[in-house]
Amino acid sequence: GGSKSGPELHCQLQSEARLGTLDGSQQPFAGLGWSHFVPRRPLAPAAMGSDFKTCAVVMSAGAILNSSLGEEIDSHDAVLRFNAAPTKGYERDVGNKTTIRLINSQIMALRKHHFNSSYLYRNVTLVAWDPAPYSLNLSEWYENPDFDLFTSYVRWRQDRPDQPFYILHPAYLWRLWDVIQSNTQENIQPNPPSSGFIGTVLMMALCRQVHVYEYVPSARQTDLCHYYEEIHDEACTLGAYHPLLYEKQLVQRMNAGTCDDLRVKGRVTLQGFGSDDL
Ligand code: NCC
Repeated sequence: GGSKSGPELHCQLQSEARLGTLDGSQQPFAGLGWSHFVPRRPLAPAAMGSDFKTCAVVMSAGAILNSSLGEEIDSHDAVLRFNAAPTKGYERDVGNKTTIRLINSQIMALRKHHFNSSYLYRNVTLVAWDPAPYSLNLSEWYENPDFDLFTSYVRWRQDRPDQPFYILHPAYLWRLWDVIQSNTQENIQPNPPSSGFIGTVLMMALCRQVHVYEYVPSARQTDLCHYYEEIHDEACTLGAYHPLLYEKQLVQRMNAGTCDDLRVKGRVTLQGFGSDDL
């Protein structure tokens, strides 16, 4: 049904969408020795040397241009950005602090993203994802990922063992998908949630309070896909491959911020999962 309240939805996400990363304990990764290979510390604020009270999730939407939100965004304890979204040259609107960068497997597999040489992927915690089959056959996934992230991951871990770099467990992605479907009347497409939704829920697990920028569009809503390139396509905001519209409806339902913050800043406020005591 689609009739859960915001707080009920928050509870459902908290209990059903437990954060999971590949830890090398399951096959085929266990046999490949990945348990010694993934970061020793779990994906948690402690691994990044602090405690996150406030966090910002910065969508790559074109609508963030001319927002002047940069300073506000940088004032958070942690900032999550997506894929190849740059800060250089856009500081006034998006800030320049990056704590976590969430990347899909295209970033690691396609030459055009220069994963190995770009400044975007250094000095941050990296979190990557790729959609395994819903059946969660990990061997099948390892043999045939959507885009090959495993080769780059192994090389990166060898070259930069001190940089925290995690791969999300595909079961986590499909648990999020299940929550979206169970709160949506229509049958949604059997594709994983967008990076935007994954990053938002991920930060709810790591932070006491999360501000999400330009996910639910502000009054600046535009068909400019990204703030950093001249591509116009409404589907970037409204969705095509990902169940984007439904994800956004769920996040909007959980919004604890004001209408003005949404309209003017494109800002949604979410309580983190560990903040029940606040
Ligand atoms: O565009 P993308 O997403 O990198 O954007 C990150 C997240 O921001 C939210 N968004 C983006 C644009 C917009 N106008 N409105 C938004 O709300 C979305 O929640 C989005 O997830 C992805 O989800 O990983 C995606 O990645 C791109 C692309 O692979 C990467 O940018 C690398 O080039 C996908 N585009 C294509 O494959 C062509 C996109 O569909 C999803």
